[in-house]
Amino acid sequence: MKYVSKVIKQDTLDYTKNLKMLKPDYVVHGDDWKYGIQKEIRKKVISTLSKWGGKLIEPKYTKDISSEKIRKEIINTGTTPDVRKSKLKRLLNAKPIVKILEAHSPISGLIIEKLSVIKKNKFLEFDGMWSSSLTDSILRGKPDNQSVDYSTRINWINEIFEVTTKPLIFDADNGGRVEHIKYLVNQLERIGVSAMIIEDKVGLKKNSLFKDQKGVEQDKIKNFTKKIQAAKKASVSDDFFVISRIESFILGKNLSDALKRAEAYSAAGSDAILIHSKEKDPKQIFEFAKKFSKSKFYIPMVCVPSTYSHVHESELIKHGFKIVIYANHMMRSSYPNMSNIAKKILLDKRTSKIEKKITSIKDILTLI
Ligand code: SPV
Ligand code: MG
Repeated sequence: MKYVSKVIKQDTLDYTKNLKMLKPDYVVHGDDWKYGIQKEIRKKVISTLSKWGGKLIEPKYTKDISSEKIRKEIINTGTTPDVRKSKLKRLLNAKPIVKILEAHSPISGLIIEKLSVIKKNKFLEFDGMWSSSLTDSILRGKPDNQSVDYSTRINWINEIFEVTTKPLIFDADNGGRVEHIKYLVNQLERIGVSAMIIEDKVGLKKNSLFKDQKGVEQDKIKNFTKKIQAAKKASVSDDFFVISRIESFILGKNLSDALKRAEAYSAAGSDAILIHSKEKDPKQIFEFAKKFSKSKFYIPMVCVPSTYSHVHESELIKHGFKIVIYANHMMRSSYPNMSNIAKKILLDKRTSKIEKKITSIKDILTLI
């Protein structure tokens, strides 16, 4: 831009810090912020400028132009597989932590796509979606034991991609046979998935959060690194991440086993490590993070705080985690609501009492 001589980063909605640094004579801003959420920010700008006699110039706001509208236009225009795929890498470079929420359907994907909140002058949104083997199975009334195959899940992702633009991370269980990984990576990359997570378990597939892990075994490091190498070799772009998931803590093994594996998986070419735990306390994964952050094999760390759910994102950032996956919450929130409403209709023999508890017909008609 010809007339711009310097660009200064502003990472909050509050202008005070930059204003104090620059002490400008004039601040120019569209007059739309006189109303609504930015009203308080405007007041602060005026009082800050008054300290050195600066002036606020407010050109009349052009009607019907808004960043929200531009965001909507982008969603409507859609994206390409390559653009979507590369987003995760760009987010990792730009954000203190990348926030991923589980999407098991196009409508849950749309919520993740559109939801944004402003809190304490910060713009909050989810960065992307998690395709969970657990909730993809539950959605179909099946257990999380790979009875829902990859093709079914990938077809469903295509439908989610039809109405969203944010990146998606795919839960690939243990990736299947090493000979087949190439084809899985090819399919995922082709549609624009940004990352695949493979776990180092073999044998009977059981969800990691089950207390009883009988019959489940951890893969040998040598075997699992072959899978990582096969996946990396198959991927056509540097934007596609192969993330290795370590199940040592899930299977009762210790920190040194987890670290040994993390270093080996990193050396084999993994782009990130998911360290999983089903403890109520994040101590275990924090100990891992402390050690692995100092390793020469360090690569970004991912966590899934399903059981240690009280942990705050700020603590995860402090311990060096770069991606947080909220792995099942959209499914877990819809199920009790559907069950309760169904029960109430059955008992009441009409729906008038629950009408206010559900989306109105008017809203559902105009939702999309
Ligand atoms: C999933 O969401 O399917 C996962 C995470 O793999 S967990 O349920 O914790 O195993
Ligand atoms: Mg899973």
